[in-house]
Amino acid sequence: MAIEQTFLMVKPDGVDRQVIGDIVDRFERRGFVLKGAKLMVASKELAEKHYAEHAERPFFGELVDFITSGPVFAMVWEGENVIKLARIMMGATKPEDSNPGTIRGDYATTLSHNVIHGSDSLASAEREIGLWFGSELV
Ligand code: FUP
Repeated sequence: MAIEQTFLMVKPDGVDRQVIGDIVDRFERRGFVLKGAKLMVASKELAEKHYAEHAERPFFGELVDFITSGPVFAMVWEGENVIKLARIMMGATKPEDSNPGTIRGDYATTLSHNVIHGSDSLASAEREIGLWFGSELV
């Protein structure tokens, strides 16, 4: 299994609830390495590009409004199989499917305000890292 990088983001609800530290701690304890991080308010343009795959969905406007409603904590994490393992640590998108012990299972009860985003494939990880960090990474 190759070393991969993934894009993870604590969403505005997670920043507001002061769980950045817990989330970073979970990934560090698992053995992943933080390669980049920044607290920022995303522009509407960035949010629309990030969620472009959902552009035709009825919830797109609300999704963009939510993700731009306050600061997010954008991160790049590195490690073996990190894309898939981070998704497992995040928990499922649907609240009734996200198990206790996962980030969403511990902190989220709704589909829309679900604390964390994580890339779901190698292609989306590469695209999202480029979008959010460009050439900023060390
Ligand atoms: P995920 O990859 O788990 O973040 O989930 P999706 O890419 O399917 O959805 C992106 C975001 O849209 C999720 F954080 C939840 C939100 N969403 C809604 O708000 N309403 C819906 O009906 C579906 C998804």
